[in-house]
Amino acid sequence: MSEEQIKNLEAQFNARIERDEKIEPKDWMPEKYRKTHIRQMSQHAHSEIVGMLPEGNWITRAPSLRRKVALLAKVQDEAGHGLYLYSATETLGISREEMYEQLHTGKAKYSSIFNYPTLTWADMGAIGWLVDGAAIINQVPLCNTSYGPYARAMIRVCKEESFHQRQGFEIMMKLAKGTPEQKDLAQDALNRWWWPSLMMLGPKDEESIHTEQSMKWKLKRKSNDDLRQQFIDQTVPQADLIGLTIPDPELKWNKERGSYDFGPINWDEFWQVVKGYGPCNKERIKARVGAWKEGEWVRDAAMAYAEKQANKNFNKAV
Ligand code: BYC
Repeated sequence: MSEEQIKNLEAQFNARIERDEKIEPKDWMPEKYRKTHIRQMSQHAHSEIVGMLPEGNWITRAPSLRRKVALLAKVQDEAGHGLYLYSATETLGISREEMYEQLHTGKAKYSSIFNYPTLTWADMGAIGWLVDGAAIINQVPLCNTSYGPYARAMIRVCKEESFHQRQGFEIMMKLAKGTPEQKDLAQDALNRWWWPSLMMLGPKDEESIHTEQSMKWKLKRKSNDDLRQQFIDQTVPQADLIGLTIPDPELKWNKERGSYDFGPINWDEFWQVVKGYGPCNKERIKARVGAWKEGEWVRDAAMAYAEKQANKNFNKAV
């Protein structure tokens, strides 16, 4: 293809984005658009799958049958989100095996938040309330993103995340209104998950390398800092409502801005976790690689069964 032809295609592509048209898998797209989507969507899928581990840790220790059923369902939802997102990413021409390989070898990232340990039952409340809460704020705009398969997957994901956020908040509310020991558990979980949840929304704008281009493609509608501020403004009144204290002495309502001012985020900690040196990075990858290896016989059996069925149908047809 000549340079001029590519320029024409790019102009048509940009005009489609401008008109808020969806880009579909077989449509022409710039190589950078394809690669950026593979990066973000596969990282998102990995985050869902790795995100099952910290909560999976508590399924057998949930305090009642009702709590166990709800947690089990939430973790299953996360597996589902991972699967829609891997399938949507495959439409861009990368295989699932390649994506898994990138995760297992540390080439692909997943969300920093899942490298923190879940020490008590209250962490199930804090994850639902804060982590799913931050995820919704980040993901609702993705329902309108320009790449069709990603946008459509996100509609269902967001509906389920809203439910997760509410069930997490309900766990926190019950603990906060319980015995002094239960309230302490809830406060301790909030203390440990607050700052990592703010970091989860990505580096500060001046250090974000992808925001500018992703905004042009409408892959991002708001910057990391804007989403972070939205999350804080939404969550502080919820903590007040249940009588818990946000662990930030500098948190203060700013009348002029109509938003909360907040204290400094420890960005060194964030980058350490992103680079693989968080409290649980090694454990998480070990669990994923182990699950992949141990599941080999299941994949082989499923393939052998599918092949047998296909042969049977072929023999019937001839
Ligand atoms: N952790 O230029 P930037 C969930 C990386 S799962 C690790 O701002 P971008 C849930 C970033 O990848 C939630 N790495 O990047 C599941 C980039 O490095 P690369 C997951 C991070 O892409 C179970 C570099 O830093 N959500 O909801 O414009 C239970 C520079 O950053 C992080 C999604 O994946 C991080 N936190 O913006 C409960 C949503 N932040 O790739 C809940 C979709 C940044 O150049 N993703 N980095 O090597 C996004 O919206 C964007 O990718 C981000 C980052 C906002 C995360």
